[in-house]
Amino acid sequence: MPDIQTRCGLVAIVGRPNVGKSTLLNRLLGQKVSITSRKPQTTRHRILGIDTDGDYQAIYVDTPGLHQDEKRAINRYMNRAASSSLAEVGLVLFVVEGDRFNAEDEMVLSKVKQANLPCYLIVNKMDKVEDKENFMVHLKKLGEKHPFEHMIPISAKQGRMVDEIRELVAKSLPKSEFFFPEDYITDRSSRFMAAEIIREKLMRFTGDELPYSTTVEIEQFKMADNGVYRISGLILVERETQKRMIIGKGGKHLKTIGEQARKDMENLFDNKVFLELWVKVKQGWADDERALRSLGYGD
Ligand code: GDP
Ligand code: K
Ligand code: MG
Repeated sequence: MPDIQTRCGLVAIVGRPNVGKSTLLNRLLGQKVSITSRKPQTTRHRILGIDTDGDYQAIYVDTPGLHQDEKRAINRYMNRAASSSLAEVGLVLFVVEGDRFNAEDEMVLSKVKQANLPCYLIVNKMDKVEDKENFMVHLKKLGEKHPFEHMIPISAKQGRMVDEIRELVAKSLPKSEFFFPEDYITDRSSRFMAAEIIREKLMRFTGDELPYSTTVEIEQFKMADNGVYRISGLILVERETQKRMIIGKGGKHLKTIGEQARKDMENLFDNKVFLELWVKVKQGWADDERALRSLGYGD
């Protein structure tokens, strides 16, 4: 057998909701593949981000944060997606926030320990940490909780120390053929990415009531004769009031969402996009396992 010259492996990004896992993934890749917002349930699906450079391919697994409330079917789905990702990986990036470490972080750390894998502690949002001396004491304590291979303070938002993570990860990968073609940045389809981009804008541009009860279906995704992508997105909500909130006065709010989503799509697909959005009320989907499966939350 010829000697394998390339290195390749899976790297899980774990942590409680909102510590900046998806922001970090996008930074590592230099491209937005995972949606982010200040709201905790932004990432709902497991998503792969693929960093291929020279002789290595690092495949990052971005996960929904682990949720403590398992009453709703959507939360159970997200927890399954987050836990199962630890089964196949060779390295874990455990992300925490600045000088905070709470009960939810403890819960995630206990899962990391169970997995018994090499783990880097990534301390994100350093741009918000003011008392550096206190922080060093805090960091030392964290190091005593678990033998992390590395402890790396970063700011994913500002892109600080992210290249250092990339380099350490690259060095740690095992010899292997690439799992994906070199030009892939994610395992997800363009349809999926389009739906996610719309959902991100909904999260960012609407009030706090919305995220838990909204989903997006792509009804049409095709290239027109003039080369433009024609995309139709259907936004599903649970209540008439939510529908009105999304559409806004004279359709103004929906228009903003559409414009922002179209810009991101044009960046990601590197193509002109014509985007149409519709809003429909569909009651109780977030509580109904069958409805979830029909919307692609099945695995
Ligand atoms: P996730 O739930 O762990 O995937 O977190 P997100 O990536 O969606 O980020 C949650 C929020 O934290 C968003 O509003 C991000 O803009 C913000 N955020 C992420 N990284 C940083 C950082 O380094 N500094 C600051 N100040 N905010 C950040
Ligand atoms: K978030
Ligand atoms: Mg996320």
